[in-house]
Parts: sequence; structure tokens; C-alpha cells
Amino acid sequence: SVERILDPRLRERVVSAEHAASLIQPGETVAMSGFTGSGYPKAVPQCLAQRIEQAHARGEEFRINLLTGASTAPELDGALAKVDGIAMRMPFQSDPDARKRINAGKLDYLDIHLSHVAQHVWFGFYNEIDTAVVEVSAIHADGSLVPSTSVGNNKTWLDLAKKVIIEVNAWQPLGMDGMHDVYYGTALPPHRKPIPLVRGDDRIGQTTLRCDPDKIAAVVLTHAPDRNSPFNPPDADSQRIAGHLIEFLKHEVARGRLPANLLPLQSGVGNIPNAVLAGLASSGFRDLEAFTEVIQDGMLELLRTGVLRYASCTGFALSPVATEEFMRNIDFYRQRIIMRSQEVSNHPELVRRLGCIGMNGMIEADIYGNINSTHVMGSSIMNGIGGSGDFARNGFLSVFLSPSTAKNGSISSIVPMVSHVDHTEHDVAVVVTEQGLADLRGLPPRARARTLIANCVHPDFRDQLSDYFERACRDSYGKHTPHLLPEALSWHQRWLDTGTMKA
Ligand code: 0RQ
Repeated sequence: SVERILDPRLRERVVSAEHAASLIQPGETVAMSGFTGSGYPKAVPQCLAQRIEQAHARGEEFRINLLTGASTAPELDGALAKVDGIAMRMPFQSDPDARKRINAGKLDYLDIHLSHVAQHVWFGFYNEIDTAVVEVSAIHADGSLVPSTSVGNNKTWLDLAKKVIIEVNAWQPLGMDGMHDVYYGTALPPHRKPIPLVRGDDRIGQTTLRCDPDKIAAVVLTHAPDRNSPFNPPDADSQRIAGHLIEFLKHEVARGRLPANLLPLQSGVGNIPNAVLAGLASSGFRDLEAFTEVIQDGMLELLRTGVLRYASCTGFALSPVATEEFMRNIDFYRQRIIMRSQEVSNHPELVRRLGCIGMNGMIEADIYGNINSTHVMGSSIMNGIGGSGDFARNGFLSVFLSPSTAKNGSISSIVPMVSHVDHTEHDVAVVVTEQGLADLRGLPPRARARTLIANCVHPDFRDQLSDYFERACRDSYGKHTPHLLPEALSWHQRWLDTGTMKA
């Protein structure tokens, strides 16, 4: 509602979503807010999709290049993909309609480390930003913008866009004001200075976003929820994976390699990370810290019970039940949650300094510990690398988690050679499946393979993979990282040809 806009100049710019969408022209590069289904604009993208559909019906060309923080929701990615309104998408998506078009070769997709996005746009590696469409929860009298449930790249979009459309979403709790920490000190090389954050809960910036009011072409009022998908309770495999990892972390504490309250946790989203968080809740850990991208249900629960001291993030991925809890106790969570720009939440400098424990999902790993996080059968994108690389390369420990098989057991998640590489063997310390955990630290390639095959591979595939490895050790051209090149990707081809990787 209009009461959330305290700046009289901006109150005067309130228009309908249809009008705001009419300001976006064919061929524009449009940068929108949104990170894992939170804080994305709810109205303008849908009106833009209608406009595009009408233009296409008249035989006119109308597509945009679309930039965001990370994934959004059906009202944004879905609506624009369905009308074939996106020419180029970056840096992350997880939408079924967008994915279908990307994998049909009809939509260009740039899958980029999330910490890289803002700086690459500043460096001029991409088109100039014509329009920014950013959701906020309120506007102060001085025109400063109170972010909503994600910060993502909004600082950069608002600084660089030629014109700006703001959506003020009255569904977002007003109590979020004060939760954000927007750091304006990230200069460009050669003028960069260290980011002055030494503990994960330090506040180094300001609570609001700034934007030149002269650039704000339209303000739209909305009242609509974030994506808020329900969570399933962790299944048996997820619980086993979580169990192996937690046992390992306890062992690391006992060996003196980790402090009793561990180190700041980064966790991907989904069933397995949620099971890990639930496992941590019941394992006697106290005073944990989270320096991560996304807060999901499990982390909120850890905060509520005091197991987690604070969480630093750039967005949320909450179920409807957790959203209700968050809104009800917003004053409690505002003391314990710090929302940052994704260039800070995922910054390699900070992830290295803090010593984060990165825990991410994967599609497949190979016997040497190279990880494919993104491509099914080497060519079909699932989501994207997201922030997993920012944490895997730079963290204290880099853990990858997955069930040992996929697609009803027809696919082994541990293969001779990955069909696409996102995280090289050099960035991978620990791999966990429901079968067990492979600690690859300090191991040379052949020992990594033996450990992975013994601990992580499903029994249906273990003999087949051992056989490959032993023959590779005997017949490979080189014996450092043995491979049989004509066979290395044959498991994937067999699945494409016959529907199973089993020989
Ligand atoms: O596809 O639903 O069509 O059957 O991949 O797999 O098992 O539901 O697991 O939801 O945890 O996703 C790597 C995709 C895992 C995710 C990935 C198929 C499987 C299913 C999903 P269907 P599951 P998850 C923080 C960090 C990269 C980004 C990241 C991801 C679908 O973790 O996107 O880490 N990671 N971000 O069937 C063929 C295999 C497969 C396979 C799984 N080996 N072969 N298909 N699948 N393994 C968040 C952000 O950065 C924003």
C-alpha cells in the first residue's frame, strides 16, 4: 500500500504494473531482483510477458536479456520463458519452462559463479543495463529503499541501470527493516581494498539500498507472497547422508581440526541439506554459525532453538509454515539474520578468511573426485553452478552430497569420468552418499579412486566401477590418473542408448 512509500517524490510515481511494463522495450537488457524464489518482482514481469505475447501475436520480435540474483519463480522466469520472451538468461535458473527452452537450444543461458555476476557487469563484460526491476519492502522519506527477502545483485542493478522500476510489496514484513547489510565499498581493480568483515556476523554496510530518484521511472504496489514451496520431511537416504557427514564433523572436532562449534556453515538448498541441518539440531552442537547464500527451514529452526547463533545470507527459501514463523517472530530473527549482497555473501576473500564449511549437492562425481553439479549426460542443464563454486574452491572444507544412484537406480552418481566439470578434483575434499563418506584430503589420484569406490558407490555398480579402475591402472597411457579414454564416458552413452548405466 502507498503508506509504505514515505518519500513524496516517489509516491507520485506510483503507476499500474501494466504501465510500468510498457516502459521496457524489445531487445533491452533487464536486471531483476530475486534469489531462490525470494524477493523477486511479482507483477511487472507478468505484465511484460503479456505484452510480449501480444507483440508475438502481431508478428513482432520481442525478447529481453534477463539478469537476476539467482533463481526466481513461475511469475518471473516461468511467465517470460513460456512466451519465449527471453533471449539470454544469466546467472542461474531452476524453472522447468526456462530449462526446457535452454535444453532445446532456444534460449541462451550463461551459468556463472554467483559471486562473479556483479563485478563482471561492472567490468563491462555484458550489455549495459537498460532497466532494473527491483522488489523492496518499503521506501524511507529520504528515498532510501528497504530491501525485501533477498538482496542478490540489487545494489549493482540500481547503481548501473539507466531506468528503474520499483515494486513495493506490502506482503513483505515491515519488520525486515534493519536486517540487511548493504556494503558499498567494493571498488573496481586497481582500487580495491580488503572487505572489512572478520567475523561472519559483522555489519559493515548500511541497512538500505540507495538509488538516484531521478532514475526511478515507476513505482508499482504489490501484495503477493514469495514462492515458498513446501518441504518434504527428509527421506531415509537423506538422513543416512546427513548421518555420515555429522559423524565425520564430530570426528574432526575430536581430532582438533575443527572447533567444537565448527566453522561457519554454507548449505545448498533441498532435501539433503535440510536433513543435515535437522541432524545438526539433534547432535548436541551449540553456537554454530552460518555464512551462506540461502536460509531454508532447517536453518530457521536452528536459530529458533539457539543451536545456531546467527546466519548471514542473501536470500531465503522457506516453506509456507516457516514463512509464517519468520513473520510472527520477525523481531527475534532480525537480531540473528544479516542479509548481504551476493557479491559479499559469496565473496571468495570472505569464504577463505572465515573458513566456511561448504555443503552442496551434485549430479555426479567421478572416481578422482571431479564434480558435475549442473549437466545431465554432459549436455542438458539442470539448474546451474549457483554459489557452490564460490564456497567449494575457497572454503575450509568442501563437501558434496548426493544419493549414490539417480532415476530409479539406472544411473550411478559415481562414474568413471564426469560428463561435465563444475568443481575440479582440486576443490573437493569430501564426497558423501547414503553408502558412506569418502575423505579425499591428502590423497593422490589412485587412492582417491579406491576410497570413493569403497565408500560411496552403490553395490549395484561397485564391481563394474572397480573393474574399470583396475583395467585403467593396467592399460592406461599414464598411470598418474589412469583412464581408458574410449570407455571413460561409455556409462553415459549406455544410459542414453539403453536406459541404464549397468553393463
Ligand atoms: O531430476 O526431478 O527430473 O528426476 O537431478 O535431483 O536428487 O532431487 O537433488 O534437488 O538436491 O538437486 C545437483 C541438481 C541436486 C542441485 C542438484 C536429477 C534427479 C532430479 C534433482 P528429476 P535431486 P537436488 C546453493 C548452491 C548446483 C547449485 C548449487 C544443484 C534432479 O544441488 O542444482 O549447488 N546444485 N547451489 O533425477 C541424471 C544424475 C543425477 C540426475 C540427480 N547423476 N544423472 N540426473 N539427477 N543426479 C543454492 C544457490 O546457489 C542458489
